[in-house]
Formats: sequence, structure tokens, C-alpha cells
Amino acid sequence: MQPTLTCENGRHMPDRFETLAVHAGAEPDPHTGAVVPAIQMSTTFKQDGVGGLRSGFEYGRSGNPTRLALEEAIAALEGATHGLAYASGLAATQNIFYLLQPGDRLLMSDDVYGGTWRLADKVWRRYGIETDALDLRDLDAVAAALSADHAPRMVWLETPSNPMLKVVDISAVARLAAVAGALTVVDNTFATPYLQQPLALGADLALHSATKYLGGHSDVIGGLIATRSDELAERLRFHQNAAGAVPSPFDCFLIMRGIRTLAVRMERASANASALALWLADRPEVERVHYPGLPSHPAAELVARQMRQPGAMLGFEMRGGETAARRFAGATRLFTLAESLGAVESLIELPAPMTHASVADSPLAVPPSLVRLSVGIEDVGDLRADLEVAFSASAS
Ligand code: P1T
Repeated sequence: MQPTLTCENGRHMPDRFETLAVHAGAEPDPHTGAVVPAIQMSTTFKQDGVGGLRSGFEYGRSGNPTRLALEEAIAALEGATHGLAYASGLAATQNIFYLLQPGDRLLMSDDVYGGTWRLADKVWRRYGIETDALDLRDLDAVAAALSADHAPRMVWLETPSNPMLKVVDISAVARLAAVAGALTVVDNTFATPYLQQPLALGADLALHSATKYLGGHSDVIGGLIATRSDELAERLRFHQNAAGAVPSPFDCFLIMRGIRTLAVRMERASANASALALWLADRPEVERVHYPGLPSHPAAELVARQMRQPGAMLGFEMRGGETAARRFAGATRLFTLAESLGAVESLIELPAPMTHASVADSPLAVPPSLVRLSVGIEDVGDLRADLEVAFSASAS
């Protein structure tokens, strides 16, 4: 069946995700017919008389045609009216923090990427922004925090979270935050807009480390924000230009190329992760598996409601503790021992000494026996065999 066409911002957009992912931001060039958006390297654009901008572009930091194509793509995929692109996920995070004023409080999930916590706690605290960590799955605690004196102006949630795969009810938190006059930001990196649509659930801003699933091939660092608010978009765009952490045109091109195959990659990776999570749950060496798709996951019912599929990130704690985890992570061959996630190839890491080293001794500290897998799109039998060999090797 053909997708129905809807008209948004004067442009015709197919409304099925798989079709959008292939076409958003990529209309054939009207002059050359090129099917792929050009990488426009020009850093400046000719003016017809002072201030007379031919095409809306002036200077490459303020805007660039390749970046605009990517920004249109992420807006379309998140069901937003505005998209903004940055040099990294943390640059995008930083840009959202610019919405706060000295003296404001920020309420953050007690499980987020270590670098996000570090930016809030080690950098922004010095500028008068206090960040509190809270288990945002506890809605009574969220309501209490939002009605306290000096209540937070922004609630920051990662769901599923990095690395414990906690799942937070986006619409419930967004509703509580809206009543209290606070903004809700969802880091949608683990889920991607294919699996979860935070803005449709009431969030004000959706954020991505595009370095992960959107880029999808471990070859580009980038960040993205999407919103339906004209006012927030204007303030973000001001800081995007004023602070200048923008991506290169080539990086924008790579992220867009990744986005084209997002739906099929997520289908495959999520199916692989589901199969491996079930298998790991039965392994004698494994104490506990953290995966939103397991019936034993504490939020299994919410996952079914909030996400299309449970995603391709999983964690497990080894019975043998940190020593066993370190041995295991050093014994895989197909799973490469490396930080990052979300690409076609499977990766393995230990969050405590690697991606989350900066949250040691904080409320976000993670178990040293935790192994994190970013499951790729390889053959699932090969992936299982690789883990099986690593279990044997790490036991001996
Ligand atoms: O690395 P960068 O593009 O700046 O993105 C930061 C970031 C933001 N949000 C989430 C949920 C993330 O996982 C990350 C980066 N994470 C890793 C590098 C990692 O291995 O977990």
C-alpha cells in the first residue's frame, strides 16, 4: 500500500517512518537531478547587496545546505517542526543546558551516559546550575521533586538508560513536568525515533547522540535535537550559532546516509538483541540480564506501550564479579571491546571502568560486574557462538 501524503511546512511528506527515513531531507536537486544531497563545503554565501541573502544562507556556522537537509530529516523523523544539528551529542546537550539560568535546578535520571552527568555536575554546577539525580521511574518522587521549593526547571531523562536499561514513563513524567512549568528533555539515543517518539508522548525536546544509531557505522560524531516549540527552537538556534559547536557538512552527509537505513538496521539489531538476551538469561555465569524486551524487565508492560521494539542495547551482570567481567570482555572476537554503540558491528564494554568512569562515587555509579553489549546486525548464531567461546575462555 502506498503511504498517504501529508503536507507539513508546505512540503509533502510520507507519513510512514520507513519511507520518511529514506526520503526526509533528500529531494532530488532541482538543478542537477542528483538523488543524493550535495556536500556543500562553502563557508560563506554571496549577498545581493548588504544583507540580501539569496537562499537564506549567510555564513557556514549559522547555516549550511547540507546541515539543513539533516535538520529537516531529524525533525521529520521525530514528528517535530524543528531540527538542529551539532558537532556531538554532548554539544547538543550543552546547547540544551544553555536554556537554563544560574540558580536553576535540573532533575536528571539516576542512570545516564557518564559524559552527560559529568557535563552537568562538573561543568554547569560551576555556573550555578544544580543537578539532582533521581530514579524517574518513581513517579511519586518525581511529583514531590517538582513541587518542592526551588523546583527544577528541566527534567532530563534517558530511556532506555545507559547502561542499566531503565525505562521511564515519558508521558507521565512530561505531564508532571508541564504542570510544574518544567521542560522535559528525552535523550532518545538508545531507542532512536524508529522505536520511540518522545515528542508525541509530551516531551519538549528529543536529543540524540547521532554518533550512535543514526550515523550507524562508527564513522561520525554528531548530535541532534528536535522540537515542536517555535520558542525553544529559536533559543536553541541562537546558541547553536553563538556558541558554534556545529557539525561539518561531511559529517551531516554521513549521518543522513546512516538515517536512510535506520529502520532496517534497528529491526535486525533489536531482533538479535532479543534472542541474545533470552539466551544470556539462562547462562549459569550470568547473575542478571538487563534488557527491556525480557518479560522479567520491571517495565515490560510500559516498554510494550512506549516502544515499537525493545532495542539493541543490553547489559548483564556476571556472577564472578568484576574479575569475570573483565576476562569475558577481553575474550570476545566478533564483539569488539570498545566504547560507543549503535553501529552495524557488535561492541562490548564494561561501563564502570570505561563509559561511566566519570560517575564513580556518584549516585549514578554502576556495578563493576556489568557487561554492556551493543548488538549489531551480524548473524545472531555467530554472535551467540562468540559469547559462548568467551564464557568458556573466561572460566578457565
Ligand atoms: O559521544 P557523543 O556524540 O558526544 O554523545 C554523548 C552521548 C549522549 N547520550 C547518550 C545516551 C550516549 O550514550 C552518549 C555517548 N555514549 C557513549 C560514547 C557510550 O559508549 O555510551
